[in-house]
Amino acid sequence: MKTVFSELQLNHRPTFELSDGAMAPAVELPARAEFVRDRIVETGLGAIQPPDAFGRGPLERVHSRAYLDFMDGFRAQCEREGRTGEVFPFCWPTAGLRADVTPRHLDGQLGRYSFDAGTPIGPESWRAAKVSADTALSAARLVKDGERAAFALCRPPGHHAMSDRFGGYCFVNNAAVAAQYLRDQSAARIAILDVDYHHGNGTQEIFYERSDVLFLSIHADPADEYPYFLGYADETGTGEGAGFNQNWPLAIGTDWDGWSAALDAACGRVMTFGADVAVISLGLDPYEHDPISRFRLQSGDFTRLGARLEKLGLPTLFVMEGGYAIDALGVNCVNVLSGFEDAR
Ligand code: SP5
Ligand code: ZN
Repeated sequence: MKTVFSELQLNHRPTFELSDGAMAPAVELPARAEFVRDRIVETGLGAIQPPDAFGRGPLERVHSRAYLDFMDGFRAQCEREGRTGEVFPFCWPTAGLRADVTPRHLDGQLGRYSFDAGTPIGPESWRAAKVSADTALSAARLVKDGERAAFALCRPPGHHAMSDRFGGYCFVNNAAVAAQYLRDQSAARIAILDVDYHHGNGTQEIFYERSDVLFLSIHADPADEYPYFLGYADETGTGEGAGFNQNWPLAIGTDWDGWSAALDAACGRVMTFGADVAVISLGLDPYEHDPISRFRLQSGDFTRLGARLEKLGLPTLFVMEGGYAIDALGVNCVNVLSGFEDAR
């Protein structure tokens, strides 16, 4: 299986994040991608190639122009307002405040275009996020052109990014951008299966009213876990999209037995839907030793996950999302990919 990756993605280098009421060391670090890349080389999974530049067009299919304009201008605005280093939003237009205004001040704009205070953003972040999206698009193109599967080593991740808000360490929704690209290029029906520990709220929001993109997510119950305000079982889509969204919120502490039951159910839905392509939002944070997560998948379980996904028999795009047990990340990620390859 081919991998797409660029070292430009490493230039987003957060130092702190807001966690448990304090500034703590950031966990979404460049080393995450380096460990995965090194493990791909070590195991001989396949070639690693740099992404092509797709420009703004494919991003505009998923994100609002106003959001992209804000992010494109973020660095210059920071310089104008004398803001150096990382910035964090802290004030949002929630119920009772006006959602129909876009303030001029950076902090007001940050609140308008984000949904949490947990996502450090620095001067290099947006450039790295755009290259991460190019990585997803380039891997999608490999699948479109006939590869059975491809791996987009995306970082920063994407599945929390909404049509016009960043959050959850995510700026561009890489999986959504890639799915929409495949939809525009060739495929009539796309199934996105999100196995990250956290609900893929951004991907759900982007496709919630659509019947051509099925969104399925297995994650920690949002009553107990981030992102708290989306990812419940009663969210099944609306309008045209009614019946084309399904969530499996699982209890803290879920192990492979419970988790794989949801996986089997989700795979069943992919098949009855009649997907032409599967896009896997591949979070490795269901791992038992993940520092911010509380599921109990073991390294060997990720191999089983890959083998199960191969049984779908579909062209498959893997898009990396979260996973913060840095030492084990390469092994767990490549276990999924080689589990898929070895099942062929
Ligand atoms: C892509 C992805 O996996 N994003 C995850 C974003 C999670 N943000 C909330 C992190 C809160 C961390 N607090 C952990 C406390 C452990 N004591
Ligand atoms: Zn996650």
